[in-house]
Amino acid sequence: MRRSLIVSLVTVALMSMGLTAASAHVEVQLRGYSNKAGDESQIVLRAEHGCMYNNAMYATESLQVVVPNAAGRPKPSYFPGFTATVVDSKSKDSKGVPVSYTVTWKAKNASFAIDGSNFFEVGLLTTWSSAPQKIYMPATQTCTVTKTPSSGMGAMTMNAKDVGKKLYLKWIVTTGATPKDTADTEYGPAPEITTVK
Ligand SMILES: [Cu+2]
Repeated sequence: MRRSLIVSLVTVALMSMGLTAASAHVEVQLRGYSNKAGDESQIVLRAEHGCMYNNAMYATESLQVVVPNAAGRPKPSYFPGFTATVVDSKSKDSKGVPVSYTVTWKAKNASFAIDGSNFFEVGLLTTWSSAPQKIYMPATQTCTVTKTPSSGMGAMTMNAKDVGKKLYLKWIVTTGATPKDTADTEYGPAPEITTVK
């Protein structure tokens, strides 16, 4: 009796999660900071959930964001239990400036991975280019299948050989043409922000 109640509660939770997953992914929030071209500013990136695999949700162990130089060389926020790195792109623009910077927040070990049923936020200090424009920041979340999913019925359906498998949430779409999800990868819109005059 009690067990069937728990199973139906989990089912309801998964259904409501499915509705959220279609619209909300990783988004940029300004929180009142400037989006005026040329300004120094800051943004918040909010990730709303972990990775789904076989009806279970798994914890996020890294978030990687590609920031174009129109946002300046970003400085990432500290996140407890994670390291944050910034790597310049090899390709440079006509002035010798890297065209983008890859920012990665990575859990120091699996125990710091962020429960997939939680949302989390990281920040970046930015310097907006003097030319107003729409700036995309393609983002990838990485998770790992474990014996202890964050939520869902994975523990009941999980195949032991899947433990350790990497899962990806690729918030990289900038054209409206979303690739079809695969067993280990979900695709969605890239975080974006528009700077103004
Ligand atoms: Cu989502």
